[in-house]
Amino acid sequence: MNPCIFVTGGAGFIGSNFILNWLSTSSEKVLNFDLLTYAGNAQNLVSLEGDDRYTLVRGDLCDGDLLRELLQTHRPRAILHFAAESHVDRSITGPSAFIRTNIEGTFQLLEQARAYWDGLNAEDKQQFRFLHVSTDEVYGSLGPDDPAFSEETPYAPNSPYAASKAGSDHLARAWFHTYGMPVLTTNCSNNYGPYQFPEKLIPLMILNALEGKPLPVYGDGQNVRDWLYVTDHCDAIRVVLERGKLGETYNVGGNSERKNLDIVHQICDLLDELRPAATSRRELIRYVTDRPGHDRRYAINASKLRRELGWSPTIQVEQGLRRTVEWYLAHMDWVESVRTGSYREWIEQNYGNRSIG
Ligand code: NAD
Ligand code: TDX
Repeated sequence: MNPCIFVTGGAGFIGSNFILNWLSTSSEKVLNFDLLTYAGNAQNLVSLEGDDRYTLVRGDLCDGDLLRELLQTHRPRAILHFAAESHVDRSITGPSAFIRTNIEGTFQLLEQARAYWDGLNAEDKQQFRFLHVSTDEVYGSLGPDDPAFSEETPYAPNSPYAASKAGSDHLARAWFHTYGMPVLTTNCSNNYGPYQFPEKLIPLMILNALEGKPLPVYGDGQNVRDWLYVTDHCDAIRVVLERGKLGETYNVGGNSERKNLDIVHQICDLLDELRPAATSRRELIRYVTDRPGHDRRYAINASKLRRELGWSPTIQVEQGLRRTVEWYLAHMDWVESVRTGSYREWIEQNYGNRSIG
């Protein structure tokens, strides 16, 4: 094996943050395998151009031949599987891409990883890791007084997205139990921070509020999410990769439950402070038809990760939100390229065909 990690979905929100974070402290090489869908933005990693530790390959998880070739060529010591279709609203209007990428794609990746792992010598076999990145949505919805999700909470996914991620978690689990593959799984709560695509609550609200557009709050705005700043998630993944117990799952959460409406109010107030306007941004809030099957509350009990591996979140949500709003304000060029879709042209020019290097 080589000192190299194979990251899927590294041009997405969490994957980009993970790779930037990883290469800021490690000399190990990173192979980023990403289809560059609408959610994948290779420009997030433009600062790594010319860095021989970093390679981006445009490819589809469902392409087993390409995965096999890359694993044999690069011989990574670990696979970190971030790639997925990730947006709940899109899974409601078009579930098939979710079934294809999240279930079939994870299956292909597990199969190619198994063939690669089978061919390693005994020492390398022991060192190899497959880390599957997943979500708290697989556990379903909590009532106001229910205890937070633990690793023992039964699966009860409610959206096509959550069901497809639950399917992928079950596949990862089965590849450990049946084939003995060294699999680890993390189930994380809602992330936020730099490079998040503006279809998700926090960046959508920041950008709409800045442009004076309506702020669409689903239902009564009282749904609760447990928010985690993305770099805290990246640190948790590192810790699980290095010290996690094989076959185990680890819940990752921010211990920061907030109602959606409170998050939107905070964003409005931060923008009013940082970019004063004639009227308060709160006036832009509009209550809109609820998301079908909208989960009421998510909360994560991350005590296993704290107790066994010593990880806990470091950034409080108020601090993280300020940082996030400031990041978007300071990166209006990124926002512009995402809003206008010009980043797609750049991707087609640079990665139109499968490109290595
Ligand atoms: P994202 O949508 O921002 O990025 C997904 C990436 O996967 C994109 O770069 C996309 O191009 C790539 N991709 C999609 N289909 C592919 C395919 N068939 N083959 C190869 N690449 C493909 O997602 P994200 O928010 O960064 O989430 C990353 C992972 O973390 C996902 O598995 C998601 O389920 C999980 N997760 C996300 C959150 C969150 O709040 N965003 C929370 C918990 C877990
Ligand atoms: O315009 C909106 N208005 C609104 O009220 C949007 C986009 C969302 N919402 C609500 C729905 C949710 O209660 O805000 C909450 C957060 O919504 P999203 O940002 O779409 O996230 P969520 O559905 O909670 O899922 C996210 O967290 C878990 C990620 O998209 C998943 O990939 C992750 O697994």
